[in-house]
Amino acid sequence: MVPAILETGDGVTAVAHPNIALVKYWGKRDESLILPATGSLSMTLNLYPTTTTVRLTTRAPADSVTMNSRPAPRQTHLRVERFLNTVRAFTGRDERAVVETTNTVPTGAGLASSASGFAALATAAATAFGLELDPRALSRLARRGSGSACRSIFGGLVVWHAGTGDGAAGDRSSYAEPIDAEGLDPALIIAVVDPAPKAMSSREAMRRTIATSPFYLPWTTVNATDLDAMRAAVARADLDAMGEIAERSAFGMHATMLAARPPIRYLSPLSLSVLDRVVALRADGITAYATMDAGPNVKVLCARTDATRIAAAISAVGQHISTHVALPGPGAALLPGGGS
Ligand code: 2P0
Repeated sequence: MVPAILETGDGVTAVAHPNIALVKYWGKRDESLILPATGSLSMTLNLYPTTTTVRLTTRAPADSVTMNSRPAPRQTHLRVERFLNTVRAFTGRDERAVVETTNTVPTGAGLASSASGFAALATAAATAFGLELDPRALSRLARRGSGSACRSIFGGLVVWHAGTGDGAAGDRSSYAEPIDAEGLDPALIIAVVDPAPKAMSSREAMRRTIATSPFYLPWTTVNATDLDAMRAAVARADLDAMGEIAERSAFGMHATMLAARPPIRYLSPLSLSVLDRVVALRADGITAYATMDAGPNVKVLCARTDATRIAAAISAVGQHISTHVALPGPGAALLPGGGS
């Protein structure tokens, strides 16, 4: 009997980690190319890797996608298929792909698994389809799957240049690159306050914010100066300045959403309690600054040496809060033995 799917070779496996933005990306200037309205800056984490294997097949009529050994939800399947169509268009090849991905992000941790997911997929798929890309080009490819994924191609602190285009007239200006973090020893405490899945996807929330929030345009201007200020703070290894900028970038982003019509509110009462605790820690002279993404969970930037005691102080805010200490993690990489 002929198997329904016959793969070519063993497939290619890549691993990537999520990242948390310290200067936020919120909104696109071009939806199809995923060109952001603003630049952003993030830290790749050493926690929660996504491992993805891509096998090519000429026998299957369609791509197949499994996540943690189960068929991917329809929306995820469609996004992966769209991304693979982009790769096929680049290469002129038409094999279908069997994609198997394993996420280790705890359910509802509020960590953009699309960042680690599409960084790992881009890395594995590029090799499987024979695309030879340098890391910058790979970040541009990952961006086509999910904006924030371009930052997870690199480890440590990473800037994503907003750029002006991709492809047309050789414009390749929207890409990520790592930045020097000498003298810094940062940690991010991930405070999980609510394991429920978020009510609205980032993509949808960005759309509504751009379309309806009177605060959105001013925020894009502020974001540009925040990014410059953040890069200067990183260059002089000034963790307090970095924290101040990260906090205002996150609060500003949430303010644009709160002013959307109807409003988008991701933060919960418990998120606010954690934010209060961060303010109290600072009043005690401890360097701790909060950032929040498209969900209720809070991340706290601090010095690595303070991370354990700050995590304990945040866990003590409520019995349902769990904390995880993340340090700067590595960029996306192929696992040895990968190659179709
Ligand atoms: C960020 N977020 O900079 C911001 C802050 C969430 C809040 O990037 O539509 O999954 O795939 O480009 O990258 C999450 O949005 O959105 C995100 P798409 P993505 O990390």
